[in-house]
Amino acid sequence: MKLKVLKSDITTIKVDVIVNAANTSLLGGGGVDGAIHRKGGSEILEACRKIRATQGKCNPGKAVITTAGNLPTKYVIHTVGPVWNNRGEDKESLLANCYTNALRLAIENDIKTIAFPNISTRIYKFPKKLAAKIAIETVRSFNQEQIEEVIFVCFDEENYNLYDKLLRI
Ligand code: AR6
Repeated sequence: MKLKVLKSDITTIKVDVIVNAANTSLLGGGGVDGAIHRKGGSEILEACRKIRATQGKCNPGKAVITTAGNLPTKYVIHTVGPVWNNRGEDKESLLANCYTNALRLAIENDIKTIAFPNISTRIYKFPKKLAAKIAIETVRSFNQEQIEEVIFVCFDEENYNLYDKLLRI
């Protein structure tokens, strides 16, 4: 499993699956979630509505998979990151669960290449350095042969520099 970092818009990346930093409603929002739904189109929202109808909302740390609509990928995995300012939750474990559960879903769907955004690090205010450390450690310890490449797609310079540095260690 190769890990790499890119500074880019995740909706332009050609991998088997991109991961969305969604909210518990699964019905869209701002940030990367908004970008994915705008570019992917109504097919993604329709698929999310069906999941909502069968399983209800998606709790933090969990993940679900849908079509990618008009995006240049096969699927989108929607995961819900922890809100940093929520009290009484183990936010570090919840963030690690996002990465692990997305990778598990990827394995179940025969996915070889996957791209992650920096889950929880903007609207949900998770500290970027700690989030990068958790993301990289979790993916490294998952280390499954079936997945050939994991790309961390950073939208801002600060996250890019953090990942670039941590991935060299
Ligand atoms: N490509 C890659 N990364 C992006 C893009 C993009 N097109 N757009 C933003 N980012 P955020 P959260 C980065 O706020 O903190 C939504 O409303 C961004 O710079 O999208 O998990 C959901 O519906 C940051 O590093 O997600 C939830 O309500 C990272 O993606 C809530 O936001 C995550 O930022 C989730 O908040």
